[in-house]
Amino acid sequence: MSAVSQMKRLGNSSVITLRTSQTSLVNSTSLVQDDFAAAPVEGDLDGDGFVTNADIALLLLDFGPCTGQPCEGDLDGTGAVDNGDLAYMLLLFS
Ligand SMILES: [Ca+2]
Repeated sequence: MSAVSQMKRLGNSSVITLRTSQTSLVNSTSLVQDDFAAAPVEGDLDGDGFVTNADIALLLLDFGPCTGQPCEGDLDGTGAVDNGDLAYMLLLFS
């Protein structure tokens, strides 16, 4: 008798397959990695996967109008990093 667990694609991130066999003394676990890049976390400006104090600090450093360069702190797309973006980030805080 065997059991097979599979977690298929979550968003565009990963496929994990776990197989366990009771007919064998050897259990096998396989991790299938096609494109293991995690889906971006909204509000995560430093890319660590969480919205934390560091992200708020980065947002505050970009406070003001967006000027040509990528304006990652403009979470609400208004063309400026402002109180609306700060409030939105606080809602996303983990
Ligand atoms: Ca972060």
